[in-house]
Amino acid sequence: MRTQIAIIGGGPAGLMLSHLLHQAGVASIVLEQRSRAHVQGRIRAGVLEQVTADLLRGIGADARMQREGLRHDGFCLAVDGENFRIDMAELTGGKHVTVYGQTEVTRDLIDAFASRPDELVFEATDIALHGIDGSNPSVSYMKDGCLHEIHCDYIAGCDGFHGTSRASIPDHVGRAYERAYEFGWLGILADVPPCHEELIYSNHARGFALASMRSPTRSRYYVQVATDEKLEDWPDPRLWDELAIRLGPHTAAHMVQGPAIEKSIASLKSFVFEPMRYGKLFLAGDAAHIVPPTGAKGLNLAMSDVKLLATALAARYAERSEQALDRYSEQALARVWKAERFSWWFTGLTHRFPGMSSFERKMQVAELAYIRGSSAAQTVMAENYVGLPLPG
Ligand code: FAS
Ligand code: PHB
Repeated sequence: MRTQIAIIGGGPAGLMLSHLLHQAGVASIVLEQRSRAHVQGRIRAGVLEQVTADLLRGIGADARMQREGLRHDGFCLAVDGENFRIDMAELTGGKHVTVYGQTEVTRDLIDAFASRPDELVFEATDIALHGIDGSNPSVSYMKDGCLHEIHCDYIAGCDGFHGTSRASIPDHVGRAYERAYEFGWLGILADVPPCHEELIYSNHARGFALASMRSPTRSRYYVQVATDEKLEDWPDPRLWDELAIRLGPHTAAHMVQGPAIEKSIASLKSFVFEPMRYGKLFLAGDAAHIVPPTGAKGLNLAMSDVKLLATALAARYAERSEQALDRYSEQALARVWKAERFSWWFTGLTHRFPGMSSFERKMQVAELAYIRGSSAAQTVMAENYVGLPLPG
């Protein structure tokens, strides 16, 4: 079998890349190791930057987002239960974010393959990359007990942090930068109305908490927990009690409790692999970088990567030039590092670090007080949260 671009991984990055390439007349095949049901069932991000919303609209997969997505012009910060608002729209000349679950985005992107079903292969296992440093790359995989091989011009590694693409790059090539955090996020999804019309990021002496949502009837909450804590340590009543404490009495008075329909603990990490290209292999999304979810950048960075990569690949075929491809890694990393910095900074501002001194806590509280009183500081925060412009 032959195509122009073999895409490894059917998460948001791989799916969107294939649609953007299709729009530019470039052929691709997406190989996903898990089943459709598994991929569509994952609960992950929930905040879309304008860049991501525009991409969905650009490929005609935005109908449900337009109907069900929630436009947010601001969000709240809280210190020990005291809220203040960051008016993003006011501070950025009208920019906003859209609250629409990654689960829904993924479903819309998969549904958009209805007209070309053969170009998205689920349950493709034992994927191996061949000839990525040569001129005839290919990808082999098992499907329904048979070995298949796809010959291609380029390979896009969109298979997430634990995927096979980055692992296919020789150890002596490239460099990884990492900051692991000594805590995780315990998330709960419940069919109850949100406690507030916008997100609340709370810095509390007992640890971070986030009040988010998926719709006017479905809420998503997170509390910071130590990495060694287990789900069984957090029965629903304890979690709701802790949320009420960390979000403060005013917010807790508006919090409706209900049974968890999903509950999970995610570890926090900052990670970047450079360069995002090795020969005929291009990395995008979580395959190349991870951010702590505090800044809501993970999904959005994956989208901006594939926007850049699709543009460069389309130019390769239209102009028979690899110039844009040669700049892809540098351009993508320029935006990635800024989002890494914002996510790391926002995590540092709002979380309780083991061994943290009372002085360090006072520094957090003082910085939040400064942000509360400074439109300059709020503007910096708002422009990073709504999403920095794409290079080029
Ligand atoms: P993905 O990981 O989404 O997709 C990669 C795909 O490749 C998967 O479908 C996987 O099955 C497949 N794959 C893996 N190995 C393969 C192989 N060898 N062969 C074929 N396919 C393979 N971001 C936020 O902003 N807010 C959040 O609350 C949030 N929560 C998160 C919770 C978790 C548990 C995780 C892991 C991430 C979370 N993120 C969050 C970040 C998340 O949104 C990611 O940034 C986003 O999913 C990145 O998309 P992809 O790069 O497409 O990677
Ligand atoms: C979410 O709704 O899942 C969410 C929102 C904002 C974040 C992280 C997660 O920063």
